[in-house]
Amino acid sequence: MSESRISLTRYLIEQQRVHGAITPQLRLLLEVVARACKRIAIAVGKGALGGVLGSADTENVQGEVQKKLDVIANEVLIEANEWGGHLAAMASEELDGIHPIPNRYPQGEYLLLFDPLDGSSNIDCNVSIGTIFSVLKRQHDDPTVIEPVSETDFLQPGREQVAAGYCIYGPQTTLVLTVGNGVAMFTLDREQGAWVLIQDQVRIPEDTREFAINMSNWRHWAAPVRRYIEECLAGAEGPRGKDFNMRWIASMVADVHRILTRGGVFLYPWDKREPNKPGKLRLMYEANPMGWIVEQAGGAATDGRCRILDIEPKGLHDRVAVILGSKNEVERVTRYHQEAETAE
Ligand code: P6P
Repeated sequence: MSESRISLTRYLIEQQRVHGAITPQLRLLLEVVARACKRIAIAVGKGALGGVLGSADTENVQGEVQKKLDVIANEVLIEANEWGGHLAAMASEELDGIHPIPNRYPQGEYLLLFDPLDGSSNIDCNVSIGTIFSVLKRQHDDPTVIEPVSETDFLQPGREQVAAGYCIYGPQTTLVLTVGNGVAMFTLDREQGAWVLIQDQVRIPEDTREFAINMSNWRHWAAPVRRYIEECLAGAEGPRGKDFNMRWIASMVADVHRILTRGGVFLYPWDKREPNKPGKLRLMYEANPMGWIVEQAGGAATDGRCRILDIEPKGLHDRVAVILGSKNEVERVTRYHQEAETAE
């Protein structure tokens, strides 16, 4: 690998040595997760040739029918991370409770959460999908007393994350990562099997002309979201004074990657189809990691009222409304929610 190409390993060592942003254990954990993503990318890339398309004819804890690749990706991440000695436990969108580290392996202090394959409704039509992951550290009230790890250890707000990232399986396989010192992007050099730094200190423009939302849910949204989208649709003749474009890939990883690449605002708001649920997306392993990545790139992430990373979780699979991306647009949507509440 030429000197000008920086590997993931070198980037992580510099984050550890130069910036003191991570510990050696966290560096090794992130290398293991990145290696697991390479294995998932190979399985995804085989598609029909690998017999991995279609349904697994099983349901996950969310009651969703699992795709074969959902199950494969989940198993790859669990198997890769069990023996390393960095983790106390894992949690996955595909699992009911936590997955403790088997007694035959050493225990660590980190907690890994993941959505092993987000956007899996797109698998069979060959649209980009991805793995999303978040890393927390166990918090001990009394460091001399180490309690057995439990779900409670995971229930920390997103601002406590020590690392977050995703891997998008698209025309390129690209790993996007933050350890709190900005956002870096690495593309997989398939010939060498190496992650190569393609961009560091990624920045999201504070303004945008592009919004991402599932418009078919229009009739279910609350007034502030409809107000915001109506103004975007009114274009240059409307109050925004500029035309907007719309994108909706229905794969959060792909929509967020586009926003990191050129700006934009992503909305999956509360809607009245399930009034008692704050939203569709999951807080712990979708909104929190994506929210931190977006903030580290100069964007913003709220649930329409408060910062995603300040939300105190009640359970591993909490759901949340998500508005994230270009800072000035997210703040506008939040302001419209506040104005609606003041008017009530
Ligand atoms: P809808 C994928 O299932 C997902 O969790 C996100 O990746 C995506 O943004 C959203 O749901 C798509 O939801 O209702 O438009 O299919």
